[in-house]
Amino acid sequence: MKNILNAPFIIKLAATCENMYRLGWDERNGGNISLLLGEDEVSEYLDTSKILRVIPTGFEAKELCGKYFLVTGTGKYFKNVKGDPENNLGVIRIAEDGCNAELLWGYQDGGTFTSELPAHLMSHMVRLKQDSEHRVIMHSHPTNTVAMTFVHPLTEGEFSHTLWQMHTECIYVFPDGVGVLPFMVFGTKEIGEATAEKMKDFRLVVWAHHGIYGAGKTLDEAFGLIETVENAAQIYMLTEGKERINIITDENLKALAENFKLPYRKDFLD
Ligand code: 2HA
Ligand code: ZN
Repeated sequence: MKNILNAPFIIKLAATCENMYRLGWDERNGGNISLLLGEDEVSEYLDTSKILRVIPTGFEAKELCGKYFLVTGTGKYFKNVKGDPENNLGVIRIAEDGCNAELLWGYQDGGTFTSELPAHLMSHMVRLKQDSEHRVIMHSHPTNTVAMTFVHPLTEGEFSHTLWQMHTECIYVFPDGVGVLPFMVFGTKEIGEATAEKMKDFRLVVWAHHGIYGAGKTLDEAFGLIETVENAAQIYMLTEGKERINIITDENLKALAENFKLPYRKDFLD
């Protein structure tokens, strides 16, 4: 059996957490990530018949029975993941009943997975229906994205349109736009359900006054989506309150969309 600390999925997820912390997006225990793993991938490093603990997930996820996830721990700091993966991360398998998680590795200090696991599992279920190659749900608190939710209308058409207008690459990277949720209590089943509902149409969901969720096939894809939104939000915040004498027009956006044959949300432009 190979050493799991050398597994590419651990190394890459730890590097991603470190990046997000260094960018200032994940203060204290802010943020959480779950990565869907294949059984063959896990079996190279772990005896999958050896269950360390059984932990209730607080949510029934029958569709995910037998699926393996690498998940960041509750109360853990992204800045510490790389130096101490075994305490800050866990590999879980959703049990036959769909309501429990079988811990196969990690959370060594007696900890458990992120309190946002229901939002993650519900979002995984939705995204897997849209895209069989989907693997990652990522949550973060990027500063400018959160700042923008205090000064910009929260309708997703307006929010997506403004982000597209802040940089010509935005409509290319997220032609589907971003979903937006108003203030809700984090860590609850309700916000999980609302996020997953938005994930039917969007790979990005902004939580007003809190942060963002991103979904993707890989850690880089989910990270890149969030990074592009945050970059646009920063440009918005840097230019907000100033007269924008040069702008990206709807005609410009349409020209971009046509040139790259983007499946963009036409109703967000007109
Ligand atoms: O994991 O970010 O939304 C801590 C949070 C909760
Ligand atoms: Zn959060």
